[in-house]
Amino acid sequence: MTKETTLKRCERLILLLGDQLSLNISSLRNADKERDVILMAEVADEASYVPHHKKKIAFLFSAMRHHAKLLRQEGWAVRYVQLDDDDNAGSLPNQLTHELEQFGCAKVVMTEPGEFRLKQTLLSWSKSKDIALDMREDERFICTHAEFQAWALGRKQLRMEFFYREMRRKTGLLMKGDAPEGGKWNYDAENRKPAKGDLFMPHPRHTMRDAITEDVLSLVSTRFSNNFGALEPFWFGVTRTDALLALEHFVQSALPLFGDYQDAMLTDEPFLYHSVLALYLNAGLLEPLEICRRVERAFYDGDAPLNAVEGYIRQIIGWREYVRGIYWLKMPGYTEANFFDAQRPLPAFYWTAQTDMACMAAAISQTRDHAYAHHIQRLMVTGNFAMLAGVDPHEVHEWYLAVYADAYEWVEAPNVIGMSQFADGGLLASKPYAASGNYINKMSDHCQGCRYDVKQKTGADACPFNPLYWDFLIRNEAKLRGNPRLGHAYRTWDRMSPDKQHAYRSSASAVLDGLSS
Ligand code: FAD
Ligand code: DLZ
Ligand code: SF4
Repeated sequence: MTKETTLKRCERLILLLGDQLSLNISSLRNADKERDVILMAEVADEASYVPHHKKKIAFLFSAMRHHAKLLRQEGWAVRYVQLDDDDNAGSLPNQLTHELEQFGCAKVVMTEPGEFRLKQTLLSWSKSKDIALDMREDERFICTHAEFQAWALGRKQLRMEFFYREMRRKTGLLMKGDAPEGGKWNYDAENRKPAKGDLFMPHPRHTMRDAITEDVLSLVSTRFSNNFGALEPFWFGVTRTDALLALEHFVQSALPLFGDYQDAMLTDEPFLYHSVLALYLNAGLLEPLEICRRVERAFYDGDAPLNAVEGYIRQIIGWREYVRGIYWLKMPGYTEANFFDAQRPLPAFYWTAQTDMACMAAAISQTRDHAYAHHIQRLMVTGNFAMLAGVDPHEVHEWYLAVYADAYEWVEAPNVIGMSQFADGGLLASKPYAASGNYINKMSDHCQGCRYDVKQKTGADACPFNPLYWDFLIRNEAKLRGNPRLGHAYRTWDRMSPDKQHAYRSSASAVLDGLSS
C-alpha cells in the first residue's frame, strides 16, 4: 500500500509542479514525511494553456510519474493525480481545493511557479479561499530575484555580458582568483564555424522506455492526438538518472566541439554538438551548477578546450540566469510587448513545415519531429523570418512556448519577445537579430537544396530573406535608423539606386502577399 492511502490527515499539502522535479527543492525544506502530503497532478489546464507538442507533454507526465515513484521510495506520502483519474479536477487550484478537503490540511506549501500566469492564479486562489499558502523562492537558480534586481537597478542597459561576469565571480567557475581562465571572459569569436556532415557526428543519448513511459505515450496519443508534433520515436530521459547519463554522454561525445560548431546548421543533423539538456534542466532533473562543474572538470582534465567549456558555461550561468532575471523584472506585460506594432498572423507553415524555404522547412520539421531545434535555428531561421515578415510577436511567443520540450515562459519569453523579435524595443538585444539569406548560407547547408537562390536579391526566385531584410529595415526606419549598430545597413540602403530600392520593396511585397494568401 502506498503511503498516500495510509495518511488520512495531513499537516501541510506540498504542491509540486511538473517542472519542479528535484528532491532538493525549497518546498520540501523542513517538510515532515510523517505529517505532510505531496500533491502532484496532471491537469488539463496546464496541458492546454498553449497547444504543447505531444513529446513535451509525454516527457513531463512520464518524468512526473517517475518522480512521484522516487519520492515514495524516499518515504514521502505522495498524492499523484493522473490526467484520466475520475477525481481529476482539471486545474491546479481546483485540485488543491479537492485535496485539502480530502486530507483535511490547513496549509499549502510550494516553490514559486516559473510562470507569472500560474503564480498569479495560485495566489488569487489562496486569497479567495482564505487558505494559507507558503510560496517559497525557487532556489534552483544561481541568481536570486533580489540579486538580479540589485544588479539591474540604475543601469540604462542590461547587457548579458556584464551580468555573466558577475555570475562567474559568484560561482568561481573558470576563475583564476579574480581573473578569468585564459585571460578572456568570452571566447565567442572562436565559436562561429560552419559544420560538415560527419560519420562520427555524436547524437544525444537515447533512453529505453519503461512501462510508465509506455502508459503515458498511449495516454498522450489518445488525449492529445490533434496536438502538433510527432510522438514517436520517443527517447527522452524521464528520471534524474537518465538525465545524468545524458549529461555524461554529452561531455564525452560532443562537448569538445560544442564551441566550434555552436552556430552551425545542417539539414540532416538537428542536434550537431548541442547538449539537448535544457528539457532536463528546466524540469528540475539536473541542476545548473552540477552541469557547469562537470563541464569545467572536462577542461581541467584536458578533455575539452576552453572555447567550448567557456561557451557552454556562459549559456547556463549567463544567458539562462539573465533571461530569467529579465522575465521576473518585466512581468506582467512583457509578453504583450510589440515595439514594431507587428500584426501579421503566424503563417500556417509554422505548424506544417510546408514551405519551399529549405531552412525554414528543416527547422520546423525538426521541431515537429523532436520538439527540439537548436539556438541558431530558433533565433536566425524561424525567429528571424517572423520578425522580418512582421508577425505579431505574441503569436510567435505562443508558438515557441508550445513546440519545444524545454519551453516554459520564464525562459522562452525573453528569448522570443526580447532576443528574437526585438519586441521589447532593445531591452535585451542592442540591435534586432535581422539577417538576409547570406547569414544562413554561411552557417548551413540549407541553401544548396533550396528552391530559392540565396545569391539573388530580388525577383520570384530570390531567397525571401533578402528582400524581407531590407523591407523590414525600411518599414521600421523611424524606430531603427538611430540605432548606431544599424548605421552601416542604412548607409548601404541610402547608396542604392531608387530602382534597386523599389525592386527590393516590391519583391518583399510579393513574399508578404504570398504569406497572407
Ligand atoms: P545547448 O546549445 O547545448 O546549450 C546549453 C544550455 O544552455 C541549454 O541547455 C540551456 O539550458 C542554456 N541556454 C543556452 N542558450 C540559452 C538562452 N538563450 N536562454 C536560456 N538558456 C540558454 N531555452 C529554453 O530552455 N527554453 C525555451 O523555451 C527557449 N526558447 C528559445 C526561443 C528562442 C527564440 C531562442 C533564440 C532561444 C530559446 N532558448 C530556450 C534558448 C536555447 O535555444 C535553448 O536553451 C537550447 O536550444 C536548448 O538546447 P540544448 O539543451 O541543446 O542547448
Ligand atoms: C508544462 C506542464 C504541463 C504540460 N502539464 C503540467 C501538469 O499537468 N501539471 C503540472 O503540475 N505542471 C504541468 N506543466 C508545468 C507547469 O505548467 C509549470 O509548472 C508552469 O509552466 C510553471 O513553470
Ligand atoms: Fe533559406 Fe534563402 Fe537559403 Fe532558401 S535560399 S535555404 S530560403 S536562406
